[in-house]
Amino acid sequence: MKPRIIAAMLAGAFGAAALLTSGAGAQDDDGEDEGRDPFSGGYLLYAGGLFFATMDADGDYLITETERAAGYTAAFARADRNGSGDLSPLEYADFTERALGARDAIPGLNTLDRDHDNRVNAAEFRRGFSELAARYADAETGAISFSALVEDLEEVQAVIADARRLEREREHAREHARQRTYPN
Ligand SMILES: [Ca+2]
Ligand SMILES: [Ca+2]
Repeated sequence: MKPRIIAAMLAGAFGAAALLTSGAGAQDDDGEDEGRDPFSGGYLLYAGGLFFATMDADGDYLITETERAAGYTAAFARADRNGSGDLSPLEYADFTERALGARDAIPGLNTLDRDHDNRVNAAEFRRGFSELAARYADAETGAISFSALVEDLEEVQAVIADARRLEREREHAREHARQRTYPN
């Protein structure tokens, strides 16, 4: 999934990214950018990225299948506050806020709740997050690297800017065609 997203983004971003780079050429004699916050920019996190990162038990920045399996079990036990064996909507929202970063973070309860009882049991929890993890995991090792969980913020912003420019151009073309068809 992810390589396709990146390919699409790079294809879309290329023109805009080149413009951004050529516009940011203000460097002093030391070759350092002037007036630019060195800590600006950053990386966007894919769904579940924070949660998966917490499962890196041995600190090698790779989240293996074994680490993930242990992580799902521990996280579910923590989230199931009343020990009922499944997560109520409130328990799941509390979990997503703490582990995923927002109460309405992806995946939502409805995504995991296969049997539609409005609760998430341990099997549903494991299955849902395993499916999400498969999008980021290396095909050979099954491990998730941190780099698979993030996207360069400037690239994403460039893609958005490019998409908006294209939309404006299409709008202008439509307006132009309309005026030729129905001249005032
Ligand atoms: Ca690890
Ligand atoms: Ca359920």
